[in-house]
Parts: sequence; C-alpha cells; structure tokens
Amino acid sequence: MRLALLVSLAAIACSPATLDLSHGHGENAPGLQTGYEVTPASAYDPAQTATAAADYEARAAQLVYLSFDGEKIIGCSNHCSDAATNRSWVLGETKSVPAFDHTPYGKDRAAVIADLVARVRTLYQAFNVEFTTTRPRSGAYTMIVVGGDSALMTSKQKVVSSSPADCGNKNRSDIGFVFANAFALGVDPLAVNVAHETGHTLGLAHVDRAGDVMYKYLQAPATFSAEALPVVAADGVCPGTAMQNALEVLRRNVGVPLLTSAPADTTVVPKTDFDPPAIDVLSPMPNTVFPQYTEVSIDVAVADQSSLATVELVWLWNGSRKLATSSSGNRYQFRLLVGQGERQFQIVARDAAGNERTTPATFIYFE
Ligand SMILES: [Ca+2]
Ligand SMILES: [Ca+2]
Ligand SMILES: [Zn+2]
Repeated sequence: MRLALLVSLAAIACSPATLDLSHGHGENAPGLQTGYEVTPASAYDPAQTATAAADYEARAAQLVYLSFDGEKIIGCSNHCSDAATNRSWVLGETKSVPAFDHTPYGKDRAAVIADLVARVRTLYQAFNVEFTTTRPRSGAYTMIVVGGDSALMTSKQKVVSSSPADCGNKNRSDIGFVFANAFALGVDPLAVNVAHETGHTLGLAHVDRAGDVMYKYLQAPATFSAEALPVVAADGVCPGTAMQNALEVLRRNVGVPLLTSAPADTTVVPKTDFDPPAIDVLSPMPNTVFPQYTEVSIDVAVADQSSLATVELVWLWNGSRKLATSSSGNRYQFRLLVGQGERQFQIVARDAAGNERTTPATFIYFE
C-alpha cells in the first residue's frame, strides 16, 4: 500500500496558492514480507543478521547517486526497489522519467546541478552519506531520480516526490523520485526535497516540525533537527516510533557519521623537533568489557613540544583509520559503533615536523 498525503505549500512564499503538492510516501521495503522490523530507539539494531553484524563497523558510507539525465524505470512488484537494475514499484508499470529540466532554476545546467548537490551535501554533512552525480559501477547505492512530474505516478496525485520508506535502511539500493519538473520553487527547496526523499530511503518518516528536512510540508530552508520530534503517524512510520530524532536514526541506519578532525596546525615548526608526540590513552582501560552493539568513546591526551599534525585511531578489526570525532585542547575523542567480540585499537599521532608515535594495541571486548 502506498500512502500519500495532500499538503499545501502555503509556507513557500513564491509558490502559487493553488498548488497542491505532497510527498508521496511508500511504505515498507523489499524483502520484508512480514512487515517492519521494530528497532528500539535505545539499541543499535540488535536483530541484525550475522552478515550485517560483520558489516557493522566496516560499513562504508551510504552512497547516493543523484540522477539528472532521465531514467527508464522498470516496474516490478513486492515493493522492489533496486538502483543498480532501475527496478522500482513506486511508479507502477515501466516508465521513462525525463531528464531534469534545469531551465526554471537557471541557465547553466551544470551550475544549477552543482549548486543543488552542494546544498544537499551540506544537509547531510554530519552523516555517513555521500552524494555523487556519476552512477557507481558497482556496490550498493541509492538512486534519487530528479526529473519528470507526478503524472508518472499511477495515482496521478499531484505530489512533489515519492520514495520507499525504508525502516532501518534495510535496503541500501533504493530508488527515490523527485518530480522536479513539476515545480520550480528554487534550488534551495529542491535541495530540501532531494534531502527529504533521501531521508525516506534511509528510514526517516515525516515529522510535525516546520524547519526540519522531514517536515510533512516542503519548506526551505530546513535542516535535520537534533531532537526527538513527533512523527506523522498518518503518513506511515516505523512501528513503535512516536518520536524521531533524525540524527540518531541516521547514525543508526547509515553507520558512523563522517568523522572530522580539527584542522592541522600549520605553524612553522623549528627543525629542532625530533621527538614524537606523547600519547596517553585515558579511557577505556585495557581489557574493558562493554555490552555488544554499543557506542564506545575512546579518549586520549596527546602532547607535543611543538605542534600536532594528526591524531588518528587505528581500528585493527578492519584496519580502518579514523580522525577524532571531537577535540578540545590536547584531548581527542573518538566515538564509534562496535559490534561484537574482541577489538584492538592503536592511536597514531604525528607532529608538524613529521615525528610519529603509535601506541601498543589496547584490547577491549564487546559481549
Ligand atoms: Ca534504503
Ligand atoms: Ca615533537
Ligand atoms: Zn515525505
């Protein structure tokens, strides 16, 4: 069943008052014959399969391909949604979505698209989601098809966009649609709409809060609110979800946020510095046992007589290197989601003169 809601665009000053647009809203995901899986807000998906568990920390960014040049979408059933093969149930039968008409947004197509993509990236900058305008050659990716109008929908309902609502982001290869040729409200609302539909494919429902990307009405500007907001139950939500904190949901559904670090200190370093930084792992203590599927915080103090260039965490489980999630003075904090079993990490710090120190491995356990 597809749920759609009619909404007004009264809050967008430049829109004709007669426009009656909505976000179409599918529900459920392919392969979920028994319905939604309930994901308690307090847990990191404890019901995931062993395969998914192995993927838990290694998980690469959720890739989102923004398609602007038109797509032939092959209709299929059972809530199919697969970007790699262009198969989707959202439009009903097989249909061709025309290319994005950029002309209402600006003369220079490349510039319009670049502006749009930059705005979408900004909205997702705190999350482990990457946007590309080139179709990936392999691997899982979500596709958001930008173009066409709501006549493509079987219902012929006037909607601005429509996507599967994928609770838990169980499907990393969804297809969402933004019918950008039907409305030309400016690049910013279009960016919010693309971000909104991407949000549905990542497991977000509508919220009843103006200014939020997942607000039930299309409005701009908008951001993802960092607080629990009431969801719009009538539009379809993941079971058991009365409130939705987009930051928590996206962190859970797309993995560890993109980690950032304080910019490297570019102070000129006297050539007299031949000593690597001193590193003190403050917590956790070696051999600490944590619950499985939890978020761990690794806190270190790093000092150097000149200046530091980089401080990194090496997660030996998969060999990944991560920059600090946050830092303050000489303290660095790394936060990451961890699955199950024994883990080891090292801290690598390099000063501006290129001297590097690596700590011995610290063992911790998740069981
Ligand atoms: Ca998905
Ligand atoms: Ca030094
Ligand atoms: Zn929506």
